[in-house]
Amino acid sequence: MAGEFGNPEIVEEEVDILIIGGGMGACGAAYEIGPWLDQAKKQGIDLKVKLVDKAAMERSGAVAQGLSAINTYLGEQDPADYARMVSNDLMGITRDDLAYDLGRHVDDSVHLFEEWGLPIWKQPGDEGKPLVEGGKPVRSGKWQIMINGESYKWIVAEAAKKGLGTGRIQEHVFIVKLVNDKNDKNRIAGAIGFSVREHKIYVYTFKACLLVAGGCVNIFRPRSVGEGMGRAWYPVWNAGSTYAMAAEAGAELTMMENRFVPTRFKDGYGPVGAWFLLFKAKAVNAFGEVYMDTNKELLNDYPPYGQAAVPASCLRNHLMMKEIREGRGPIYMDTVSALGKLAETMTPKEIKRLEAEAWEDFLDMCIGQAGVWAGENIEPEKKNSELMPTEPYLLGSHSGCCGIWVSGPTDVGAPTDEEHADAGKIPSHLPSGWNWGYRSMTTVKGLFTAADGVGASGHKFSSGSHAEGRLAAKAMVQFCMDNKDHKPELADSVADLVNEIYRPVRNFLENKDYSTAIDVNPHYITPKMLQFRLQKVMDEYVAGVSTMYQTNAKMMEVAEQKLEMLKEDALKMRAKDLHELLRAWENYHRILTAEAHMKHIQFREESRYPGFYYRMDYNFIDEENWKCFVNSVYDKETKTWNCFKRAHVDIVDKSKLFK
Ligand code: SFD
Ligand code: AMP
Repeated sequence: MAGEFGNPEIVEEEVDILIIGGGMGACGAAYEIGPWLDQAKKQGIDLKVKLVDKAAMERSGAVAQGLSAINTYLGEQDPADYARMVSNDLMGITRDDLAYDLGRHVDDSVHLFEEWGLPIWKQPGDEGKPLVEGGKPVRSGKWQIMINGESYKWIVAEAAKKGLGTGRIQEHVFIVKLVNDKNDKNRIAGAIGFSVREHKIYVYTFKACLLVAGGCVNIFRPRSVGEGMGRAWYPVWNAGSTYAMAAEAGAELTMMENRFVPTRFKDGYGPVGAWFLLFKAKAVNAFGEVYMDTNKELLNDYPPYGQAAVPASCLRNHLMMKEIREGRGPIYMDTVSALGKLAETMTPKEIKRLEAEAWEDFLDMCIGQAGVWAGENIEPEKKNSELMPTEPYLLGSHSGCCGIWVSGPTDVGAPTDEEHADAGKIPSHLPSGWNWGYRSMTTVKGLFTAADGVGASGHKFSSGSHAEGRLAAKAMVQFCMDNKDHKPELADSVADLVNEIYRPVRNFLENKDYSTAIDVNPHYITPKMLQFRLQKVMDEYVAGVSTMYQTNAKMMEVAEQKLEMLKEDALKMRAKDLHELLRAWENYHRILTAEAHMKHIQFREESRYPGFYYRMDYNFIDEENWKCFVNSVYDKETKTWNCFKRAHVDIVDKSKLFK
């Protein structure tokens, strides 16, 4: 029976593995899983897989617009050095086992991208020579390589679709909730979602699930409001689904206090990496002073991180924010000097090419910024462009590390004394609580994650996210083989779940005639209005742009009260169509994610990430008491969070960073 608005068709499907999301992590898993399924089949185990994405995979997720660089490609470099860089950029609290593991696998994904047709820039003389044949990439930085990446996501999605087969892929389905197992609360058994195109609700039952629905955007009021609504740096359609659904399922989260405040070209959110690293541009204040030099002494406040050869992203922001606070803004990227200097040794033809590259950097991944340049008559060789720290974003794959606590690799670990002496040997055991058998499995049995989902290990970027999806795929197949006789049973009834999901639709249908203006009604609130309220609370009390990223315990007390009321009102959200139903449930995910973020900031009594946020009542780094992970578990019955410390252990020696 075909469904109708308010009375959807219920589609129930039993699979062994469900992949939620169609982004870089999901595409990695979709590509990788085939051969492992074949292995399982040879042993008589026939596993059924499905992938669901809320959008269309060719343009879904963070890489939708394309990218101009692959930010993680190791080449000849040591994965231990990569783990050091990740740790340093995230102020010392990351899981070396996860970063090392990613570092040793990531290049293989990049080689596949090139094989599938992604153009990777090569050094003169090596043009056309693939990386696997020794072609030398154009490195913008130590870890980053340049690409012509407008169609990056198309290329990666095509391979994923080919690998998995389109019959196993369902697009335009938004997953709302994970469902635990009836017989084991700490196990996952299913998921429920709805089509954003048809009046259908999908209920999946499975043994294992890869939750890779990206990071969280739009919980803070963005700098661009009315005039630029919908414009943000990270993709607006990543609404914290990964963190919220995992938390509700009972998974342990980690480092949810961490956030990323990217410095970006103002208004268009254009990337800065290529400008700083490839074009060697400097950021300056209104008077042309290089604040990274003039404010250098501020770094001494944060030992040992302030002494690193490359100061962490948050510390670079910290030095810039002093200029803004003290009235020496606007801040500019000095594109004129940078291009002028590069042009000194170039022919006119080469200069034209350089200028084209500057535009392409935006056209490949952030077309809106090219629009700002065109609209404001900015020619980068003639006029500098403003920079601005953006509103905060929550993610685990870019320069941030919030996410879910997962099981690490089995063959990487803390060295024994003898292993320390034998530097070439990879140690083989992890601190307790870092591994429980399956790479990337969360603390809930059968629930896996990757990419933005995995916490305490940032700087994976697009390539690392893909690689981590592949690692998780392999581990999920193993998990299903080891649990081949397990029969998942949903803890909640399908009727109850459907009822809950369609509440916003009922709110609308039952009350719409109460007033003559569709958006004004005493019985419901529109998802858009609710989102504004959430953004205002987070912005004003939880260290958004309006307080220059400052908060304190008292401000968060107020935020807490306001969020409680917001949650009450969230039950009154209306959905006048499927699009609003999507918006309503995205808000639900955002609220839970925002709450986790706030609870973690409350718990960590220090300011670990100056330049990302400041707790003004603890405006320092406290290495003695807080060089640890802050983890949390949410109890969906009592709706309470339990935050706690987990010991941090350096597996890779970090002293090399600070010489
Ligand atoms: O310039 C549901 N990233 C960059 N990586 C690079 O390698 N180089 C760069 O140049 C990068 N830069 C950059 C980057 C991202 C963005 C937005 C910009 C610039 C502007 C980072 C990477 O893109 C990022 O690390 C990965 O894409 C993360 O992968 P993953 O899989 O964690 O997330 P995703 O790709 O966004 O995919 C999420 C998917 O989930 C779907 N989804 N599906 C069903 N139900 C739900 N409830 C869902 N919620 C979400 C989405 O549709 C999507 O398919 S630069 O700044 O450094
Ligand atoms: P972005 O465009 O800011 O996302 O940066 C792309 C890549 O360059 C990321 O790996 C960043 O960590 C790195 N990066 C950006 N700016 C700098 C900088 N000033 N110094 C060192 N690395 C940077």
